[in-house]
Amino acid sequence: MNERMTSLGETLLAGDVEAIKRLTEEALSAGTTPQAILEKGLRPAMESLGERFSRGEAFLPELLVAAETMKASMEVMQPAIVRGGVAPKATMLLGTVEGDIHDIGKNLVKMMFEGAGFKVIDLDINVKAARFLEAYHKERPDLVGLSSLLTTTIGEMEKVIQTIREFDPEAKFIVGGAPVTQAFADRIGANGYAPDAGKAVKVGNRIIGRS
Ligand code: B1M
Repeated sequence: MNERMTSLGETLLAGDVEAIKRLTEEALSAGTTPQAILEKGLRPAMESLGERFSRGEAFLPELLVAAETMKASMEVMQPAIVRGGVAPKATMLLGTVEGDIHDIGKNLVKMMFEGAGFKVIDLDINVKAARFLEAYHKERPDLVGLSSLLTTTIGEMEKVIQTIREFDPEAKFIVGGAPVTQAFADRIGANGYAPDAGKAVKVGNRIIGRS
């Protein structure tokens, strides 16, 4: 079991899509649950890569390749997940705020959270506050993630937070993007800020009280 988990992790980091599909199928056939594959195989590998990325020891292409490889494994597990093998532990609503079409960082954040077992509802780019509110109302997520890369659009984050908190004063937010800082996040009332996708999952887990 441990050996299988180690090779799943190593294959994720190697970015070998065909091998990860095969290993995932083998693990499922051997009775390993999708939960175990995610939590013991894929998630630790993705987290270690995220930490190396945060320290400047791993780079964007490696993160993207690992994320694609993880997606391939998750696609293989999808039928088992749908049958109830993995209940997502938390739901996150995510989007790039209105006026901003940058989505590479946001997509990385999404993949890191999915790797950590979150169900992520991605509203995509250029998302109006009203659209965030509509989706919040429908999905009742545990966490809302806002991304912005432009100094001209980070103000939109505060608008989204205020709009949703009028509906639910307890709503929880994580914000990020190159021009965002901890001081800015504190000023607009976000519950947390992460400088990169690697740290975002830790901050998100802390915000919602998950270890
Ligand atoms: Co744009 N762009 N861009 N751009 N672009 C920047 C951001 C810019 C800094 C370039 C520059 O001038 N040096 C500048 C912003 C200046 C400013 O506001 N201070 C800029 C500009 C000005 C513009 C346009 C206005 C250019 C124009 O048209 N005149 C225009 C804006 C369009 C719009 O949004 N309305 C524009 C357009 C574009 C492209 C479409 C060409 C393209 C985006 C393609 C895409 O995203 N699909 C693009 C790109 C690629 C960039 C740069 C070069 C790279 C951004 C990127 O993807 N980085 C960027 C310069 C730069 O950053 N060096 C630039 C890689 C990515 C992994 O990092 O997105 O920072 P990043 O995400 C990180 C963290 O920030 C964090 O984690 C991620 C991973 O570690 N993070 C979060 C992000 N979101 C998070 C959310 C979280 C937590 C962490 O919680 C929810």
